[in-house]
Amino acid sequence: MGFLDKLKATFSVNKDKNVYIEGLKKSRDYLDTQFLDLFAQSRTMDESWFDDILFALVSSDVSIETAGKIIDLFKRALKESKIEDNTFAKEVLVQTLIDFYGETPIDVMMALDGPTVILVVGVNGVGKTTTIAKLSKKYKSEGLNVGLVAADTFRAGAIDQLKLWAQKIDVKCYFGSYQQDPSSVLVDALRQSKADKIDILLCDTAGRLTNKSNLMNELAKMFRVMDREISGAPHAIWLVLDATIGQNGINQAKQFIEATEVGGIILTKLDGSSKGGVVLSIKDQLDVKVLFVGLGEKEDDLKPFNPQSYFLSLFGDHYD
Ligand SMILES: Nc1nc2c(ncn2[C@@H]2O[C@H](COP(=O)(O)OP(=O)(O)OP(=O)(O)O)[C@@H](O)[C@H]2O)c(=O)[nH]1
Ligand SMILES: [Mg+2]
Repeated sequence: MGFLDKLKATFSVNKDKNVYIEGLKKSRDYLDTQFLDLFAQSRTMDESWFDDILFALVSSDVSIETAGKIIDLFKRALKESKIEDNTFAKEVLVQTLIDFYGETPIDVMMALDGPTVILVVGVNGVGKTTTIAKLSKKYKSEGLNVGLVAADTFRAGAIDQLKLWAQKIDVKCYFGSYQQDPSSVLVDALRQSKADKIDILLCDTAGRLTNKSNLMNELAKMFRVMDREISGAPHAIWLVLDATIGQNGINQAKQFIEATEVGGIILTKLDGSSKGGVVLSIKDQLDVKVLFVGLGEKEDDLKPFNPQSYFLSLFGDHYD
């Protein structure tokens, strides 16, 4: 059994399989049209064939630079595997993409003592609050005592939105009042969560524009006060990116990474995007990995990012 066959066999029993396949449908259909006859026997594996594959990758939001690196690796892998029939070459390409992405790190190292605090940041409307709700469900189902903090005091309605989710999922929610200094909300929440023996505290923040220095300064202030309350907090800063905005998301991410210590990316709305190749650019151009992917609007549609499941779903025949 080849390596990819083993991956397929593992994927076929993966509990997240259907959400991956369903959530990546748009991207898969798009890639199918791009790769239309590239893996058909009528095509010779010459330079123009490699160019066509490169452009198919680029059109699905892999940057040209990243696509160039992938094509070099793909050529090498084809040579090593001595494959000359391009109907098998697709398998080699999928394997190349999986290898190129590499392993996904664990999401967060839990603090030894007291709550592990995670700050979720990103621009307006990317899916921060919804993602926090989904994460809270996941961690709760793992037996952790989860708390949410409504540190978005900027947008009217943001506090109620998080409170509603907390009620629905049945986790604790710490909140202040509209337009209160978010740092003071955080201080109170961190203090209270220690007393409540919370294991993991997920902090929602206001959507911010990276070019607005007051909002970025506000983040810096949050870090200072959090560390004072719980040493080491926030233990992780996760950046939410909307997959439907493609390469712009990379530029946004670069600005956040310059301003804060982003430890992981959550890529949302992949179900609404046909450009699933963007994860490859994220991997190559930012030194931060995707930890979770949003594959739909429902609470169970956030999944740990798994490169094998991801690329098998993107290029997928069905793996039943
Ligand atoms: N289809 C789809 N929709 C999503 C996903 N994640 C979030 N959304 C939707 O995106 C919209 C915005 O989500 P929010 O969670 O409110 O976004 P936010 O970043 O908190 O927005 P602000 O607080 O205004 O900055 C909502 O309609 C969500 O249902 C996803 O993975 N797939
Ligand atoms: Mg929000």
